Amino acid sequence: MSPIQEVIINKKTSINPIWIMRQAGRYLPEFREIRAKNPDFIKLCLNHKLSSEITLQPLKRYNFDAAIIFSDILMVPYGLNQKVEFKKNFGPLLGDLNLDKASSMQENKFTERLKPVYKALEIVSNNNLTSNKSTIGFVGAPWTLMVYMINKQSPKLKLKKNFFDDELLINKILLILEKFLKIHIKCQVDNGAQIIQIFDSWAGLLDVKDFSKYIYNPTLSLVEFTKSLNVPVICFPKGIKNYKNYCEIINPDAICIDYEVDPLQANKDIKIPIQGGMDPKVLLTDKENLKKEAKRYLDIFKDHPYIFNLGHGVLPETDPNMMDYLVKIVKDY
Ligand code: 1CP
Repeated sequence: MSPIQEVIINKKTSINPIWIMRQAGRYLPEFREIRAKNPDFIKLCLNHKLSSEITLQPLKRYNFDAAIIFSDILMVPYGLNQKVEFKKNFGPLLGDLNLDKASSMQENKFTERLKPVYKALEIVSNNNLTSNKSTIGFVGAPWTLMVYMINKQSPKLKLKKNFFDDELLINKILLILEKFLKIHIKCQVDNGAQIIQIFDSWAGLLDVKDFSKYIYNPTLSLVEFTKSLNVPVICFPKGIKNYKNYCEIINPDAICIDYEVDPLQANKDIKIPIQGGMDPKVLLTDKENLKKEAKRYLDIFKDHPYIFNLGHGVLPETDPNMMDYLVKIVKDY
């Protein structure tokens, strides 16, 4: 069993494996080099040679315990025939959603469109760099994907007033997403993903009264499906106020906490294995502060099954040497 599986499945507390959200990304010069030559981000995700190479880049530099496949949560709307582009200094920009097209999408057409993602997973999981490590696949949670599909760009701080107006549309999208996210999870598992992380990056935008419909019910369905494949599932409901409730209702195999969660409180409230938490901005400070902060998390969770990670993705302006130092701190702890 790999160290991350030991923590998640066997609830081991004597080791602290580490991987980092967005570990393959813009803070690495070798990623920026490939990216500069590949201005179309979706095409890059669909190039299995390059996406597998990018996935392995951070493992060549650092002693991380997992590879997370280089792809994007928005590959699912792309698979459903919605246009997706990534604009420089703007972020994702989606085309209008054609509901008829999406709901009539055939399963084999969808998996054909995303085939390079699965091919890349196969390459990564068979590479020597991932032996005794975990290969992580992922999906966006239905709620977060629906936000992008309707809003067609990042919602940033809040949703438009009329977001919930078309209830029929919302209900249909949720059903389509539930179906195709399961297909996407299954294909990732069949091609080498040993763990699935569900990113609900915009969970924090929702009123608690709407949690059951948009977060709990659809997420629970994905979590139970993933468990039925005998694959552990990590959930990351970024920005919610009550992680304790979430864990009790969803019961994932592990929970990833964001940087606004008080780790002392989480350690008391949460009974399942915990991942993450440290603010990515700490990596922009100095070594002394980095050591202090990383140790704070390691100390708090010393008797809790804990996977070191950040409380959101690593920032593009991070110095790669600081990441090196962080890995050393965690490994020497
Ligand atoms: O070079 C670039 O301009 C692209 C930057 C980039 C990268 C490196 C994007 C665009 N996506 C990715 C890869 C990515 N995205 C991974 C790869 C694996 C890894 O972690 O190393 C993963 C897991 C994601 C997941 C993802 N994409 C999320 C969930 C996590 C989170 O950050 O909250 C979200 C919300 C997205 C959408 C997205 N894709 C890219 C950007 C800049 C965004 C966010 C934009 C926004 O604010 O809405």
